Amino acid sequence: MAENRHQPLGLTDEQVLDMYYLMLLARKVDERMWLLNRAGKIPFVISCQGQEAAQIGAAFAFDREKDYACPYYRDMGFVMAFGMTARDMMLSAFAKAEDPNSGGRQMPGHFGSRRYNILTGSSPVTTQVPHAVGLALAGRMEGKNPVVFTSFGEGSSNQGDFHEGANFAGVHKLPVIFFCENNKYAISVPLAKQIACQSVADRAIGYGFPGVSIDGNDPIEVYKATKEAVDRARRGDGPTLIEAVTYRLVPHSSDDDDRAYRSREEVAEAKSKDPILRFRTYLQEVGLLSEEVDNELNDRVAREVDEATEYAEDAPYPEPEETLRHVYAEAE
Ligand SMILES: Cc1ncc(C[n+]2csc(CCOP(=O)(O)OP(=O)(O)O)c2C)c(N)n1
Ligand SMILES: [Mg+2]
Repeated sequence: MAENRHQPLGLTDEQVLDMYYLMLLARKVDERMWLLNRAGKIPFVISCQGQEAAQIGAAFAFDREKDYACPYYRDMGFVMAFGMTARDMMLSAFAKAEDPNSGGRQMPGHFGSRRYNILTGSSPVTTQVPHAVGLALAGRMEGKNPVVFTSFGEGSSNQGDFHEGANFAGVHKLPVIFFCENNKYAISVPLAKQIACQSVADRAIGYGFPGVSIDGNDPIEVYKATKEAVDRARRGDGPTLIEAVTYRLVPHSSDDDDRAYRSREEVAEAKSKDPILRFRTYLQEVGLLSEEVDNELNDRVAREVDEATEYAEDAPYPEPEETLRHVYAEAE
């Protein structure tokens, strides 16, 4: 028996199995999207593959009724842990009218849902960071005090938006969790050519709040660091920067060919340490995941992905006139 690392953190057996299920679901939806893209059925994919542990471990640390999220395009695992479904993801990928993010108007990966407290995002990277900070300030002014999650890539931590948002949140001790998913590349640019400091987490000291660098491939470690940060924010002690070190297992997007900038050996090495396989081993070693339960979960995920694909493929497109909506204020 391996050491049980989740119970001392207050995570139940049911919760860690749910984490595993969500990691599998996000991965399988993503894999299906690549097939659909290569078959010419959907125009674009931007993947969460390799980053599921970071995203889902972090999501479990929030109060999903009260808190808010300003995620970035790779966060399919995160938004699914916040309530979105496989069907929602596929409706967005097929750009159908029922897509809850934008009615098929935004690119895939531009998540947004009033129902799940997810703020809609823009394509210029890092714009979600000052939005998250503003949201936290507004929440304080309203006396509701939600904790706000915002995520971004390590490349995006070089944008002015990150520094401006972090500075403002530090000065005003706002309850923001800055969550950097360091997957070692910004499209073709490797980490060493992006930043000269040791780690992205080191940047927090300049803004007067803690920064931690953690293993982003272990959902329990991610949960622990994020929960500490959320508790700190709820106490009124201000923001935290978390750098979850991980790896993007597939090309940047369906329009990228990563053979141009990284070796197959490097990718194979990362795949051999796939966070999903690692978490499965943990769950087996603590006696929670028999082969039978694992098969059941995999079957359930496969059914959900099939159902979501069929539903979204058959769903109607928006009416052309819909394009003109949500641009100017409309009379009731
Ligand atoms: C302001 C801005 N500059 C450039 C781009 C084009 N672009 C999209 S994703 C990306 C790389 C971002 O890398 P990183 O922040 O590490 O996130 P990752 O995709 O690796 O998760 C770039 C340069 C953009 N969308 N917005
Ligand atoms: Mg990156």
